[in-house]
Amino acid sequence: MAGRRGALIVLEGVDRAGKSTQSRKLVDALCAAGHRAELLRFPERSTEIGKLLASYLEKKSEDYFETVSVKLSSCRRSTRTCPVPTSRPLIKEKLSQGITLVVDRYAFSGVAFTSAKENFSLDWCKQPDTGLPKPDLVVFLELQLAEAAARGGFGLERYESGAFQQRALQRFQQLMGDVTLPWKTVDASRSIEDVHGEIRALSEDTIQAAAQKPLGELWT
Ligand code: NYM
Ligand code: MG
Repeated sequence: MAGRRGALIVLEGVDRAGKSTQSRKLVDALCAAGHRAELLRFPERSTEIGKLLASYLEKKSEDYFETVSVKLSSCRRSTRTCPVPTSRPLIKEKLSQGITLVVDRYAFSGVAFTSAKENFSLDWCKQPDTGLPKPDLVVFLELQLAEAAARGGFGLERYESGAFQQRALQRFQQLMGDVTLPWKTVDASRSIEDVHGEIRALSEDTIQAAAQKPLGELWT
């Protein structure tokens, strides 16, 4: 139907919960089912800003944090949609063109991981992302931290310590207490296919519903 907007679908969760795998599978499945769907991820490490961030996350630079969180947020806000590669139109523009966006991390990761550091309050961390396009669905991939830690590659990057992940998880839980946001918790300990099936069903419903209502603003 002409004029239907796309849905903004966000996947969140602690590190190694399967967000990237599930985001890619979801886009493929939605496209195969005839939807127009595209993948975005924050941070996108291949861009210039993304490379700076990656060097911080990969512990190759130490002095970068003050700007990292602000830059990440401004990337989500930027008219150039940096750090997504190439100068794609805005999230809003894509949605208004009827394209559903599946986003691998969004403002919630920004707030959870920054506020898990000392001296950064949740409210302070929310401010730079306030007013961004509000997701129509936020899937939280729930996984025990011990299970996440046992998955491949865990422990190599900054933030990948049990204590830090625990604090980030607590922050995610605080954010999930906001009932004005469309959080759906999905058990990520199951097989990739089972998790995918549930996310896909939620997404199909969300795409139908989003077409009938205006896009909101986050945390306003
Ligand atoms: N991260 C992610 C932040 O610290 N701030 C943000 O705004 C975002 C989007 O970067 N540990 C953190 C969370 C993760 C890391 O990991 C990105 P990955 O595997 O590229 O999603
Ligand atoms: Mg990932």
